[in-house]
Parts: sequence; structure tokens; C-alpha cells
Amino acid sequence: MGIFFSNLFSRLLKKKEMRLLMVGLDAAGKTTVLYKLKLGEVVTTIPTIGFNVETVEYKNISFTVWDVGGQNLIRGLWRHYYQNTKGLIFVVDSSDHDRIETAAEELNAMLAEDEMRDVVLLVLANKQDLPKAMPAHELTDRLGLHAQRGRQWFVQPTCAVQGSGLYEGLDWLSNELSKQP
Ligand SMILES: Nc1nc2c(ncn2[C@@H]2O[C@H](COP(=O)(O)OP(=O)(O)OP(=O)(O)O)[C@@H](O)[C@H]2O)c(=O)[nH]1
Ligand SMILES: [Mg+2]
Repeated sequence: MGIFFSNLFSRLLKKKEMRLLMVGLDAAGKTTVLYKLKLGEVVTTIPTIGFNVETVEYKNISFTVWDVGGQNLIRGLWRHYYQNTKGLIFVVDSSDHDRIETAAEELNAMLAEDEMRDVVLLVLANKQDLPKAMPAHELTDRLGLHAQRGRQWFVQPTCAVQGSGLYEGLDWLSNELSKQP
């Protein structure tokens, strides 16, 4: 898979620095995705407030991963990360029926932020290997994506532990971003 990623990323990187923000509820699979991509050293920082921020720098791509959910008090801090973010990757545990509403609320709250107005959205419908995983079309409904008018979005089924679907998702994202001025 490495060769695919290097081709993809050289395309993603052709020009300027690109910031991708990856978020999702805890245990959605964000860290697994990050390691599976094998982009470089994953650096974890635990700010005093008590949540993890992981970053990977790969050439001119900066991947920042942030857990969301139960963090209402510190949501204001996300703004630092929104700035110059071109692509948002939202990772969802497709088998977590109990928390899909919460995931939808968090996602929609983020997308409603001014800084996120023009951001391209890639949803990773993760854990598709689990028996109760909701399919992409159901997640699309539950996340309210059809209400995202004027935004480019895409739901990619993935299994992060196996690495399946990750390349396809990022390929879509890189194509969309390369269309932007
Ligand atoms: N079955 C299955 N398990 C997965 C998949 N992706 C991740 N997991 C597992 O889900 C658990 C949580 O994954 P993480 O990558 O730690 O999730 P995270 O989003 O980084 O979670 P936090 O850091 O706690 O916010 C781990 O046990 C992973 O091995 C998947 O596609 N299928
Ligand atoms: Mg994590």
C-alpha cells in the first residue's frame, strides 16, 4: 500500500501546504487510521486539559487528529486547528448505533463553524468488518449529510485495522482539493 500512498501524497502536495483535520468520537479508529497510513512519526501531545492531539507532518501535509465528544467546554480551542484547514476527515464507528446521534451532533456543530464553511468533508465509515456496521447510505442519513448543500462530501466505507478503503477515501479527498483554486 505504501507506493499508492506516496503517489497519492505527491499529488496532494503538489503545491502548497495542506492541513487535514481528522476528528471523530473516541474509539472511532482515528489513531488506527493514522498509523495505518504510515506517513511518518506520530506525535501525541496531551495538553493540560486532558485530551490527545496527534500530529503527523509529511512533506507539506500536516495531519492533525483530535478527539471530539464530551469536549464542549473546550470546543473554542479547535479554532486554532480550523484555520487553513482544507479537508476534514470525520471518522465514525459504523457499528456504534448508540452514539451515532452524538457523532452527528458533533459533526454538524463543527461544520456550522464559520472557518469550516469551505472545507471538503470525507467521512470514513469505519469498522465495516463488524457485523452490525451501518452501511454508507444509512450513515449518510444519520449524519444528516444531505443537508450539507454547497459542500463537497463523500462517505467511504473503511476497515482501518486492515487498511481497506483508506486509500480510496484519501484519493477522493485529494481529487476534490486539487480542483480548488
Ligand atoms: N473491528 C474493527 N476495529 C477497529 C477498526 N478501526 C479501529 N478499531 C479498533 O477500535 C479501537 C479504537 O481505535 P483507535 O484508533 O484507538 O480509536 P481513536 O479514534 O483513536 O480513539 P481515541 O484515541 O480514544 O479517541 C481499537 O481497539 C482499534 O483496534 C476497524 O476498522 N474494525
Ligand atoms: Mg486515538
